[in-house]
Amino acid sequence: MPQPLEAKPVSAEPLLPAVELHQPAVDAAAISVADIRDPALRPIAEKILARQRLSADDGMALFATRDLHSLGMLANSVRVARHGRKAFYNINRHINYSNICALSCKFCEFQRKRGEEGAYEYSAEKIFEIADQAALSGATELHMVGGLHPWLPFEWYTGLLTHLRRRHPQLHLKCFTAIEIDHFARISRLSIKEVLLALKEAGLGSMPGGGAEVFDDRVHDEVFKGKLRSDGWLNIHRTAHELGIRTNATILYGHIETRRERIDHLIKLRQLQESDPGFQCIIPLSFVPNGSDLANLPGPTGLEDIKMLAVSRLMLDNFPHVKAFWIMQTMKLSQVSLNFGVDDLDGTVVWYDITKREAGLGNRHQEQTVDNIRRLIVEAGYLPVERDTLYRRVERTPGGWRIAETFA
Ligand code: V47
Repeated sequence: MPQPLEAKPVSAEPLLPAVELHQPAVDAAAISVADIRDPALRPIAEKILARQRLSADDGMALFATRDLHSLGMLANSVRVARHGRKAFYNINRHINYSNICALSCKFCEFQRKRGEEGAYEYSAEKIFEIADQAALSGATELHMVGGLHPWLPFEWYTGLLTHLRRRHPQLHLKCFTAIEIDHFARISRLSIKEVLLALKEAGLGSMPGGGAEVFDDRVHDEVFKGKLRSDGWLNIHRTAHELGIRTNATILYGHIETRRERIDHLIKLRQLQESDPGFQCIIPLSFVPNGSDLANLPGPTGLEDIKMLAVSRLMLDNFPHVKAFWIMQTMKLSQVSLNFGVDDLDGTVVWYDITKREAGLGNRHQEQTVDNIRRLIVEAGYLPVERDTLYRRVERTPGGWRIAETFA
C-alpha cells in the first residue's frame, strides 16, 4: 500500500482555532454524591470521591447505569484531579510495516497470507523514507507495528531500529506489540528479556499497547485462537517495565466479549500496574467489524464507546492516562469523550492500515491536522498540550522542537 510522499512541516505556533474556550460542562472537581441521580451509583461515587479502589461489581454497575451524565461527572472528577484541564495529543506517524501474518484472528481485516491479494511488506528503505517525511513534518514519534511476518529474521528488526535511531535521534521509536515480541523470541531462540534488551539497545523507546484484545480464554479461543494468551501478554509487559521500558495497554471491545470480561481485563491490567508499574495509558479500542470475519456483528454503539472510556478511567485508578484513539472512536466522539474521563487523543497518525471505519474508500490515509485536534480540544473546554511519547510537554521552536517540562 503506497504511502503519500508529501511532508507538510508543522508551523512553530499552530494557529489557535477561532472557537470560544468554554468551561467544561461540569466542574468535575467540585461534585458531591448528592449530584449523582442514579441511586445505584451513589455508593460508588462515595468510593471515587474518597479515592478508593473500585470492585468488579462496581464496574458492572457503572456499565449498567442509564445515568450517563453522572458517569461522566465521576470519570471527569478523576481526570480533572490528575490533569486539570490539559488534554494531550502528539504529532506522530503510524507505520504498519507489513500485513503478512502467521495468525488468523477473526476480528482482523488487516492480516494477509504470503501471496494473497493485498499482502504487502515495506522494505527498510521505504520505512526510512517514511521516517524522513515524519521527521520533516515535525513528528516526535514513530508508532510501528505489523503482522507476525513468517520469514524476516530478528536481526532485520534490530537493524531497522539501529538505523532509524542513527538517522533520526530525536524521533521516539514506539514499536512492536507483545505479540511481535513473543514472535521475535521464537524466531531468534532468545528469551523475552533478551529480545527486549536487544531492541532497547537498538533504539526502542517504548512499546505500544496492542495485541491484548480481551484477557479471557473463552473469547481467545473463539476469536483469536493461536495468539499469545493473556498471561504471556502480561508477562512481556511486566518484563518491559522491569527493564525500564514504558508501555501502553489496550482492550478490544464490542465484539463477542461480555462486560464482565472487559472488567476482568481492566482489573488484570490494574494488578500488573500495581506490582510492576510502567503502563502510561489505556487505549480502549472500539471494534470495527468492516471486512473482518466478524463483519456480521454490529460493533459498539456511541453510548457503549463513551461508557467504556469512562469505566476505564474509573477502574484504572493507577493508570495516568486514558486515550481515545480517534481512528477507532471517530474524532467527533473522541472530542465528546474529553468530558468522560479521556485526557489524550493520540495524534496526527497520517496513515493507518489496520482499520478504517468507512469501508471501500480505497487507501488508508487517515490524518488529523494539529489545528483540528487543538480546535476540538479547545471547543470541549480543555487546554491542548502537545506531548511526546512519554507525556512530556513539547515546545515548538523555529528550528524544530524540544521537551519543555516533565509531567508526573
Ligand atoms: O492490536 C485490530 C486492534 C490494535 C481491529 O499504544 C482492531 O499508543 C478495532 O494497539 N477493530 C492495534 N481494533 C492498535 C493499537 C494502538 C493504537 C493506537 C495507539 C496505541 C498505543 C495502540 O488494533 C491491534 C488490535 O487489538 N484491532 N483489528 C478492528 N477490526
